[in-house]
Amino acid sequence: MALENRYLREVYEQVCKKDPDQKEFQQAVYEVLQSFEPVIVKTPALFENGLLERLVEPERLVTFRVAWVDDRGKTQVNRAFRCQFNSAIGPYKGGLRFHPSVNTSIIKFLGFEQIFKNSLTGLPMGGGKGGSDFDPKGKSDVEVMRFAQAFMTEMSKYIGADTDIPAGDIGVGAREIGYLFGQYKRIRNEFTGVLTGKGLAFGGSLVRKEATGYGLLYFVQEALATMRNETMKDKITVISGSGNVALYAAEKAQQLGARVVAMSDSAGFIYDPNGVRVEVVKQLKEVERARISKYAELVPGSEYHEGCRRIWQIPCDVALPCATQNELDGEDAKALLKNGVIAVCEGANMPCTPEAVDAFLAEKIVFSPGKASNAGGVATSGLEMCQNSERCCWTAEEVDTRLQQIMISIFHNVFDAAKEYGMEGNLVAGANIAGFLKVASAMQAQGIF
Ligand code: NDP
Ligand code: 2IT
Repeated sequence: MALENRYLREVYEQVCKKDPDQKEFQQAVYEVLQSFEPVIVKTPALFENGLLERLVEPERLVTFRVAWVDDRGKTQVNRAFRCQFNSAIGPYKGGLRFHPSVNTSIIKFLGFEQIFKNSLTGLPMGGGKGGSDFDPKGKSDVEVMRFAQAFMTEMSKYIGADTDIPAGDIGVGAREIGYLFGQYKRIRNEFTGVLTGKGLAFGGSLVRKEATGYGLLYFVQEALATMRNETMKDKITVISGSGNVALYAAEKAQQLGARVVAMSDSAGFIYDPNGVRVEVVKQLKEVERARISKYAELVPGSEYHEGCRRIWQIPCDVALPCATQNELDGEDAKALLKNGVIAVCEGANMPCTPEAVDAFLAEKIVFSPGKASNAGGVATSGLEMCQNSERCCWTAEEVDTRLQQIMISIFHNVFDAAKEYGMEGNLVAGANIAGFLKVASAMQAQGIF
């Protein structure tokens, strides 16, 4: 779909002209601007004062060097980032990604998405993201610790419990957050709040680990009930990835009665027609840091296939891409649709390419963008911040109940916004519009900045 409105088109062209190499960032901006066509007609005042030009420019983007010494005594140098994208509705909040593919474009696209996602949670959190091209794969624990300490030594200058609160993302889990937190504490002599996803013994929240995956399924459940009068019971489900998001999405899907038949990592996928044994994948991925191929060696009746992409050829009712950006393209979408998929809900950030998204929307299946359906992670990070400020810990039931309420309310806000702007059932437009309205009015109320 082309951008019809001249202002929207000009803003997009400027973004491309300023940073021609930032393809992922351009993709994220284009998708969001597309949704604003009906908003700009209905409420032009919201777009005054160069609002969009400001919205697409990060308030701050820090790029820094991280030097550390590996186990052989060799000095390694990585590039790292913290992008403080938008603070209109609260302090910057968003994860850290450690993966060799990390660059300015990836960090900016993730930070941009985070603005709308955080707004949708209903909590006062602005958008941010950070990370490094450091690859934790194949590194010893001590190397990861040295890297994390060196990373935090620099990043500690820019963050704080009330200004910018990082968390995990790809390659950053409990182990990395622990090392990062320890270093922040030593440097700043401050003891809680600055990171979320912390260990339960030092200020972490129950259910944060499970929150993105569980939240995704709470969202899917509500979407299926409202839009299809359906449940997850007996639904054949394919989930890409086998990291934090994918594991707990699989666990909750099974609790809701679905049959998860496939999961993947970056090398390949497993197919288990009897239903994936999530506890085995957890042991392989969370404890042993092994490849998913090992699952097929351990579980009779399952198969391993090289190449993660072909996972979308497996016939299923529900597909949940939970690995990484642009992992499901137009061809994959065609295969899913041909096999009768009824819902594709994003657990990862921007896993579906624009061609795939267009195909799903054209067929009017239930399709939800990551910024709505994976918001349970950052929402529960918000709940962790609440508990840290109160100096208390809520029970798992309390956190889980709040997470469910938040995901149900995100679904309805998104669904209602799409309807109000004449695009009923288009959750992409609904998420962008509902997330945007609050941020835009906050930016207008606070004057030009
Ligand atoms: P993890 O590092 O725990 O797991 C990532 C998974 O995705 C692994 O199975 C990994 O395989 C696979 N993967 C990573 N990169 C690629 C790639 N280039 N091609 C194919 N597969 C790949 O990360 P998370 O589960 O935390 O994050 C997954 C997605 O969810 C990301 O898009 C992230 O931004 C998003 N997200 C995460 C949240 C969180 O709270 N953690 C919250 C909301 C969204 P391998 O092990 O082989 O690399
Ligand atoms: O993409 C995301 O929302 C996350 N990686 C989680 C961010 C957070 O601050 O919990």
